[in-house]
Amino acid sequence: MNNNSNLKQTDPEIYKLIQAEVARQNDGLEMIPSENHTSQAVLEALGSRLTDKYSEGYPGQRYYGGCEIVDQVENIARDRAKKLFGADHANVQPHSGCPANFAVYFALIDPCDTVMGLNLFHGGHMTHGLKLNFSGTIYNSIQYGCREDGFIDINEMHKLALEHKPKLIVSGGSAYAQIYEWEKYQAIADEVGAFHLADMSHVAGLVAGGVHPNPVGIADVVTTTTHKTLRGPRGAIILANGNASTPLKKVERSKENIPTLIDRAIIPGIQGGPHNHQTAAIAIALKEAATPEFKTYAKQIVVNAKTLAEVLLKHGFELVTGGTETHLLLINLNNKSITGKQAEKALGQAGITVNKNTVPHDPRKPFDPSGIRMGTPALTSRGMKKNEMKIIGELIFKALDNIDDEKILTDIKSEVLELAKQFPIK
Ligand code: DSN
Repeated sequence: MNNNSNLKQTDPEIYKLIQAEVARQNDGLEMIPSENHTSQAVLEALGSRLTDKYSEGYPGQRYYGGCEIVDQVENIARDRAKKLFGADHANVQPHSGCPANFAVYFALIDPCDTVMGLNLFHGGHMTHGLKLNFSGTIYNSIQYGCREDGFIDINEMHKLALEHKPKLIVSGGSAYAQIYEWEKYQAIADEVGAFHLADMSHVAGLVAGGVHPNPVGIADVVTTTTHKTLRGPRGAIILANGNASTPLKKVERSKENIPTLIDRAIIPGIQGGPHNHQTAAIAIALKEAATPEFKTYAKQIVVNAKTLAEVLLKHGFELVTGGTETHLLLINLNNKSITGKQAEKALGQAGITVNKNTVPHDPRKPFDPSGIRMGTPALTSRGMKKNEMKIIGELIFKALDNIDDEKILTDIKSEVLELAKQFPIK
């Protein structure tokens, strides 16, 4: 649809940078597990005139005129989200994951109330109670962690919940390679009278594809970003059961009222105008995620991650939890005598993008932790399968075995380029 000719003329500086980023992505291997490559249809919606429109409110109840078209767009996105994940209610307006989670806190609890989430440094997320984040400053945050074997310590979490009586328990995380057992969190939340927020951002595409349990229908409320395994644009969705009252009334905090509380928390609570171009792109991604091809894609993500895990285990890498059941691998590099920062840099020089990451009980600091995190969603979107994972696993091993050898890293980069060129981003 768009060859960016206007952009090239108006702002060659930005044009060149966009072209350079497209080349960087095409010529290398994007293995940050929270990243993906969207379809051209999604990109076209993101670059559309819908971005011009103000539409504070919800379909049929807007504070602006001229919303008859964007109302339809938002209704389609809401309906597709509900159908895909089996929810009664969907709010597709959160600008991204952090505001989505903030909206849930804002809706369901008060400042100073106690919240419990997985420690960021054990694989959680900053909005799950990190002391420096809103979730750990406005609220009293108690953090649970992982056992020595890397699995989430549900028993510790249960004990902490009984002791601290949180008002909100958050499940989910950003660097956990195993299945989230949503019903266990819900049972503990019910026992202590807390709300349960399941943040399925990392695994939403796997849930849509039927290869990870769905928290919808189990957890009181579910959030997800739309740009990770779900392969949509940057954005987020909040899902719940029940229906919102229309017009949105002030209601008491109860499970039945969660849809109304969520909608009020987004607007007028924490956000202004919806990003209509983003909503349209989310709708498209949800349509794509409902296809049989997407199911095949989601399965392949996991097969690819497991294949990569096998190769790395064979070369003596220590995988936190011993392997993966999802799209990501968390690798503890302590036994290799290199740090996460060194590994991220060496792999970067070799054209393989990953991110340094803490591992549970990390003796090192977050800016130079013991681990790296990598995943397969973006590679799988390019059509790569088991054979490519075997090649990539060997390249990763070689690069990490030679982190100070510029020549070897440059040679690996050439091999990466050759492989990448066979799988262009479509
Ligand atoms: N920053 C995301 C990730 O990389 O997992 C989480 O929001």
